[in-house]
Amino acid sequence: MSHHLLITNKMVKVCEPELEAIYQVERLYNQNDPLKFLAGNGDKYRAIAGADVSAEMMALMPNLEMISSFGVGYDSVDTAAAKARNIRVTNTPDVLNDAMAEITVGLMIALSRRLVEAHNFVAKGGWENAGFPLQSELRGKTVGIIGLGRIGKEIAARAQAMKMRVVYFGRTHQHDQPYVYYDDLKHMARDVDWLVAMTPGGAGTDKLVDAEILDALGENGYFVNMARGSVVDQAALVAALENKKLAGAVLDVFADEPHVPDALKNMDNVVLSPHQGSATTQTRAAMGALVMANLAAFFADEPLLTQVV
Ligand code: 8YV
Repeated sequence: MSHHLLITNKMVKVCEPELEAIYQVERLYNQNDPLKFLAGNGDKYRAIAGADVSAEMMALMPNLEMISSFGVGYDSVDTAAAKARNIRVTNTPDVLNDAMAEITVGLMIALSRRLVEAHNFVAKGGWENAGFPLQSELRGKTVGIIGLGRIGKEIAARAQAMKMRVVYFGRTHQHDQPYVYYDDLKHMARDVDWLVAMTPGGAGTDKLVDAEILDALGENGYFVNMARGSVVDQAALVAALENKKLAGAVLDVFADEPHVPDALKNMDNVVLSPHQGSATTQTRAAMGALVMANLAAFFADEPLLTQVV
């Protein structure tokens, strides 16, 4: 008899057929009333695949031992509740570093060269009547990365390929890294042209980029959020953009996805992206494979591959 497995989140779709071949799968995201479903069936499951696991859900799953989370960030899993019950949590690090870094630099170029606007300019016939305004390039600019982790380092490498100067802010000075370190985010924001957020979400970084930091970045500065919507004070960001206190922004993540404030939708100095940092076929397949490998290790009583809790 195969094991029961609860899938909590649609992201896992990429490996659902493979999971179904091995486990007796139930999709919580198809339930009208997920908590009611768990109240009746929660005791069946020792393992979950997917994100978005609250303490309330865990409480309805007395036999839960493992959450194989899809994504490198696991802020949508209540890790305190998991820890308290010795429920192990795994994530999908590394396999998405390149996809994340590629799109980050791609979106930065899209903003600095106004690629979305340029496309519309050509498509709507504007070019027939006039030239497109001159734009700016990344070369020679300073980028400050908030969170020089595995993804941050890949962004740094690509920024250097663009001939940018790289500096970073984070909890620790990484002496083996060739970039200038700031232990004060406001100081870094003051000194950079581009501020890129690539730090985990959750309580520790909630509204880390607030009105004061945006003010320090200033009217010639660009803000890029590839991390989590929670990392920036979204209302302060909208206000800074509306009041021309910021040169522009690239936003892949938002406070209340998939809802995006209307104010951001019609600004030609803002590039919007639907939380798609890791969204390539290759990378999502690799993330799915890691979700599966962690589950396989768990059920085989072997060490988990990428345990975070
Ligand atoms: C996923 C991500 O879209 O890995 C992450 O942390 O943000 C993305 O790759 C997300 O985790 C889906 O749940």
